[in-house]
Amino acid sequence: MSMPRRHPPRPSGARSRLLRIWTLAVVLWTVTGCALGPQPPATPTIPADAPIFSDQWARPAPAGGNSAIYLTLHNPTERTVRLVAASTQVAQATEFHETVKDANGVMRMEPRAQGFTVAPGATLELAPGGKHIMLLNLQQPLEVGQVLSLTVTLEDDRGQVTTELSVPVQEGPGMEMGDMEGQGAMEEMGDMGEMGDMGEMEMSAGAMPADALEPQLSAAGLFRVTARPQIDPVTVGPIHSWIVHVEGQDGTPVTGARIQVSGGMPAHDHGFPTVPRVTQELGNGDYLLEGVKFSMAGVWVLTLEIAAGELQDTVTFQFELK
Ligand SMILES: [Cu+2]
Repeated sequence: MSMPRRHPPRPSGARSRLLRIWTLAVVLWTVTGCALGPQPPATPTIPADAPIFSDQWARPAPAGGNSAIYLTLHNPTERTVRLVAASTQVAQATEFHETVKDANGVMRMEPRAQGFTVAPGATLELAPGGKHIMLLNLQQPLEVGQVLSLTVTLEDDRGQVTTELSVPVQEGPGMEMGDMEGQGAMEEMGDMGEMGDMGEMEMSAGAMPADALEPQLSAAGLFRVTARPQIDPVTVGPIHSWIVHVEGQDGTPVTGARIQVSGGMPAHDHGFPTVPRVTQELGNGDYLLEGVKFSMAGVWVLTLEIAAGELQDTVTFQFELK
């Protein structure tokens, strides 16, 4: 970024996170002013129609994990504005993502490499379960109460402007009901509400007995699936294997199945820190799932897309490492 950076006044307190960015017009005006001779004023007035960032916040997460930044961006100008870049020193990489639900009802994140567009007069919401700024491979833990610095670049048809946002780390407004499906999800929601306490907890404390997972019927009822982690208890940290057992409706072991694995933490908009895969069929309807790792305590989902012969169905395990 060769543009000079503008540093608007920092927000004065945690509650006054409203931050205005100078419009591109002012930047261009400043540059033009220089070219014409007269010195621009040291602190030009912020125009009334400048794009406005507000309510920015980041999820807490341990070092090595992922997090996400959410915010609101209002565009009162008469031009389309794009949020085209974001970066912070606390993460190895920063990406624009959007969480979407696919045809099977499975939540997944898709990259939005072009950034996000805000129409004239419109307001862009980056929020849990939707668009977000993903922080990958955190270089330090993000703890409630910290404030991190995010460099953001806006662009319209006249050019770009870059500024710094102060982003507090907090538990956030909580998940929306629509973010998760199923009755189990509703029960987990009650627990999520207690997450305000998590700032006090060791993030690495999460654990679950290996036999905590009930056998699940797949979405269309074609398969009955048992998932058994090969460490007990299951804890945050180690990469480990699971054995997945697949039966048909009549209890017959399903052999020769192809199983695709996905999942992550729906409330935190991130997937597994590893890429778990079914690597081996063990016989008798058993399959070896390798490379499972949990990067933090909380609610996780593991989704298996199972194809066997003509049959295809999806099963989701949801569980909490407390
Ligand atoms: Cu993401």
